[in-house]
Amino acid sequence: MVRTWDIFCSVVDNFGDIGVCWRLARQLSSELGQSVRLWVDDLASFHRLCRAVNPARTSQFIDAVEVRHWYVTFQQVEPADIVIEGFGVRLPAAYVEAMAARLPHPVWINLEYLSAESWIDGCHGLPSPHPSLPLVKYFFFPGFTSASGGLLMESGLAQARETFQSDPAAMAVFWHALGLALPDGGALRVSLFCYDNAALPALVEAWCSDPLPVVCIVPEGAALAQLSRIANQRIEPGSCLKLGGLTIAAIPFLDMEHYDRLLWACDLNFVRGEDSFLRAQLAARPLVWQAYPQEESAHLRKTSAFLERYASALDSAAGPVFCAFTRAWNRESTDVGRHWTALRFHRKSLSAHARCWAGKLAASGSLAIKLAEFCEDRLK
Ligand code: TRH
Repeated sequence: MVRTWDIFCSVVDNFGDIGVCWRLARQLSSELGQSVRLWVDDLASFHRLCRAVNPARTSQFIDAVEVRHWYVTFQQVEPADIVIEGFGVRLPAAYVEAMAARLPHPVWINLEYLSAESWIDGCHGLPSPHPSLPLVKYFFFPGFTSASGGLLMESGLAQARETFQSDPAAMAVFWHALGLALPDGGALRVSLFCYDNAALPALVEAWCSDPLPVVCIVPEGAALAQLSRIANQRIEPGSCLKLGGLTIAAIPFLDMEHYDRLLWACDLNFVRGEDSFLRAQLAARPLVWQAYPQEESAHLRKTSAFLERYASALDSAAGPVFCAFTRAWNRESTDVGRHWTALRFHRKSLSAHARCWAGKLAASGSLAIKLAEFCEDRLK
């Protein structure tokens, strides 16, 4: 059944929130035929992920999704059948009142952050009645188990990735379009997307002195700024810098489709936050994840929960090395330098495991489908 949806996204900082909300909106519209309106408070950030977005327009259609600029002063509209608040964003008060006045009341969902922690299964789908209005909000937790809200995965993604990864000519075209010579067949191709990380200088040092050449491809952003500080010179997007055995290839910030291709094309991807973290898993290539740093080391618990799931099927030699490296990266410890050689020594097992893991992700279910079914059950 075609339902109307309002998805509210506040960009706050970084790109993960809009990355997730946009993927969800697009999939609900293009694959499930739903009528979706996406409210975004920062169209300039959205434009960086999706070039079709015109930041100057208050209303526009992209891939059949109605994108609306969400201003501080909200121009009242009729609420949709289903209302999604992305990551606990506060909805406009007048809109919530209109939800309470509308019959039947809309299904109201708080879409939470992805986590591998086991407690989310028990909280997924729980209702929270509004303190004063006749409305109920449900918590929807993305996750890695069938009891969770599942994962954002477009249908046809694995096929598109397979086609690309098994086509050296397509890969060559991609590198060329990035303005990079095809990285030397023997070199390890690593993409780097991370927060400012005190462990990066030690990693760069390990890469520089590694007998195996490393090509580090870095989209413009925090990682490139930090590399510039480490190299003591400004590294502009479009330029390459050689430091011993390491080549730093700086590239512009890519749109989502090209960023996916970068993840598919590299041998190892450093990713962060939530959305690139999942896309790297779906790329079926080894990854090193930096969780979004949080107070009281909550991000270290999240990292451990993911490692428990991800590394349990790695062989007994590669597993501990992978966990030690990822933990050191998240603790921002210079131990990453020490662990690097062991990590890349196990790259064959890590690559085989990454393929296997990507294949298993479908078992947690498609988030868009699960969400649509969850809401439909409550609208009946
Ligand atoms: O940008 P992030 O750090 O977002 C974070 C997380 O979502 C975190 O959970 C949240 O609490 C915090 O923001 C506020 O990392 P993330 O989630 O990986 O989002 C990055 C998005 O940017 C993702 O959709 C991939 C996309 N991207 C591109 O499209 N092109 C690029 O070149 C790069 C590097 C990323």
